[in-house]
Amino acid sequence: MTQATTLKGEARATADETQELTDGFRLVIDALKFNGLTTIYGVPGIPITDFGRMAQAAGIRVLSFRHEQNAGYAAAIAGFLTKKPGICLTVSAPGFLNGLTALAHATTNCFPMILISGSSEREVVDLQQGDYEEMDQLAIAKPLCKAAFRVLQAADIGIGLARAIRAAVSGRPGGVYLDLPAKLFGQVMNADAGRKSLVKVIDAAPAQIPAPAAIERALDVLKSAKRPLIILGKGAAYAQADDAIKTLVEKSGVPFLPMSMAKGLLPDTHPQCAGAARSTVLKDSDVVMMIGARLNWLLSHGKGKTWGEAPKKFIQIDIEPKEMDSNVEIAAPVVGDIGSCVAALIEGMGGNWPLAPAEWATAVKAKREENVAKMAPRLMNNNSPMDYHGALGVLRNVIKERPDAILVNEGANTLDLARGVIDMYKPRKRLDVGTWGVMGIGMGQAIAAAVETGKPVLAVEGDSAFGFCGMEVETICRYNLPVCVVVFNNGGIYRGTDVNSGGGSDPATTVFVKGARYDKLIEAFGGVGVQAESPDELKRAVEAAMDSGKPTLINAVIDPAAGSESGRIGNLNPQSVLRKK
Ligand SMILES: Cc1ncc(C[n+]2csc(CCOP(=O)(O)OP(=O)(O)O)c2C)c(N)n1
Ligand SMILES: [Mg+2]
Repeated sequence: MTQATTLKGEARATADETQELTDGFRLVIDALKFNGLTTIYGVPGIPITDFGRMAQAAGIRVLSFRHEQNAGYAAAIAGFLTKKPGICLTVSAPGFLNGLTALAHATTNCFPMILISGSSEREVVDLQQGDYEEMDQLAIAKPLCKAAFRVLQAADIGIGLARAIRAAVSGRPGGVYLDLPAKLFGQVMNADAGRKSLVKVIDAAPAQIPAPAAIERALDVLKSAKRPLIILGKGAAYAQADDAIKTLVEKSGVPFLPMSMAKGLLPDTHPQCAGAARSTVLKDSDVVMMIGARLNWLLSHGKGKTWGEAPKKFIQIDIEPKEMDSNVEIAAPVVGDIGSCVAALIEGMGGNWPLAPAEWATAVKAKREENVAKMAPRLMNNNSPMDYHGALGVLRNVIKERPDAILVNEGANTLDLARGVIDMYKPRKRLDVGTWGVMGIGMGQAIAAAVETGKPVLAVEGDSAFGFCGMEVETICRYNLPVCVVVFNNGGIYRGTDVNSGGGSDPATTVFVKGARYDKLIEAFGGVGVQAESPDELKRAVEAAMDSGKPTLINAVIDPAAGSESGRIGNLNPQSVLRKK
């Protein structure tokens, strides 16, 4: 036996050994794919750069953003649209922190999302020895999400991801944090043992069947109503129980009020839709059935002036028992998943359920028609510069003609007025600021909506709102996504007319550069930029964009004096009694 032969033998043994090994990088990728999670939204850097490359090579779609917050909002809304956790991937400390707002937003809005973040070395971080991007990320994430996990050993990657997935989607969905220290990625283990360590999450969001007594109680309360109302929340949209919800609404004959992201669950043009008679139905109803909607600030906590004088009984359908009695007494709590609860209600109604009293249904319809007729002429004006109604009248028709398109919407006036004006026709087609009214969700949502659904996206953005996420137009161009962004440019936050009452040369706190050309921004990246000064120009530009699918940004010039402070929620501003007017 010569020395050379021995060496060759050794080399072969090493190669065999390598083939039998796997590592943290591969195990995370394998675990994601094993559970059908094939899209990642993130920003690369130490320690996850190679992970992103390898994930892409392994067939996962990895979308790189310009800022983690936008990647996080994309992941959050991907969760809402798909009922699978959206994955956001960030680097340690600063990248992680940039992703946290979106994680908290996902939790607040009940969107399933997993923020996977690389982190620095435990041994150094825990002794506070000044590691590269040192931060105790797990501790910081905990209060902002449903669950937070850290994986220290490659053999635990499978179970770690399984726990994260189940926590994100089961029960009331929400954000989950998964901490992966840098060292984990390089850890090696036997490939076969690695394969066996993967866990497929079976029945990740098990049905939660409501108690028969709860269903009976709810139907008794509903039957007793003279002026019933159904409120559909975004939980109802998330549930994807669209047919059952339609059946319940139509079989009961009860007017329904969709919350913002539940618009389109049934078309806004449905004869029972009370969207345009909101204040009337909230005031005058006597029994209110909430389906996946919460009695938070958006519904004035279920009490006070908005809800009128007459006593009210609430029926609430929610998967989270703690939601019941959050603000007022719930006469008939129905706890379970929305699909199961609505199906049980329909079954309990039997074959000859009486329709809601005709007098009430007719009164609601009349009020709604009156309000729609009042608004109609305002939507047809061709003023230049545009006011909100003239511009929104155009966009309303764009969506009417393209009901499959997804509408993303943020801003103050731009949000509140668009919500009222633009009718939706299909479920989960309207995405917006959600429970917090957070600015900056627009581009992340637009990107995820295009990626997850393949449908064209129309993003209607206040100029301030757009500023929080505008750099992602490069991302939209880079991935050539069918997104048309319309910036409602009124030169400021709420309005562009404020003056600095101190008299100095600084502009007022709510105004931006006059005559800004947001359309130029997208041209820098090869997209289509258009300046639109009248509803006619806006119509032509939006239609061209929606039909071509080319990344487009339209600078819609809005009268700086057209808006009102904080849109529809100006009443929430605290007032100073001392402030000079
Ligand atoms: C993250 C975040 N920061 C700040 C705010 C406060 N805020 C509410 S609406 C708004 C911008 C409204 O202006 P714009 O988007 O231009 O809409 P407009 O009313 O002018 O149409 C701001 C900054 C917020 N909601 N979220
Ligand atoms: Mg503005």
